[in-house]
Amino acid sequence: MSNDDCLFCKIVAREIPSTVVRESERTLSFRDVSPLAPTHVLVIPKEHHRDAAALVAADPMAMAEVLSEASAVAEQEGLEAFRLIFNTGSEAGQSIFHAHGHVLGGRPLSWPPG
Ligand code: IU
Repeated sequence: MSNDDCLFCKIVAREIPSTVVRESERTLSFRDVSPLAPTHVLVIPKEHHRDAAALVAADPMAMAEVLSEASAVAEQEGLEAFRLIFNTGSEAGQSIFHAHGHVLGGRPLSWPPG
């Protein structure tokens, strides 16, 4: 199911271009347009869910595929260390309401995040 107003659904449908790094049956991984690290890839379910919590509640196997693809992206990018982040809700910094994991790596990452 897709949402006509959703930017990431349009990326999945190839109506909006993106730099795809991996694709699986139920996920797409593409480079973030405003990278915050040398590697900054977004891993999304092809089906529309508003955030990670909604995704795992509706389809835990799709979330498992997102997690496994995120690890595969890190390996493909040659990352020995990486961070996987799901901003969930606007107060946590979520701006696109289609579930997505950020795979960040290629530089030292400080903790805690802001
Ligand atoms: P957030 O967790 O919802 O804030 O992440 C959304 C990300 O989507 C953010 O890092 C943006 O740079 C990124 N993005 C993108 O890759 N392509 C776009 O066309 C738009 C946002 I708009």
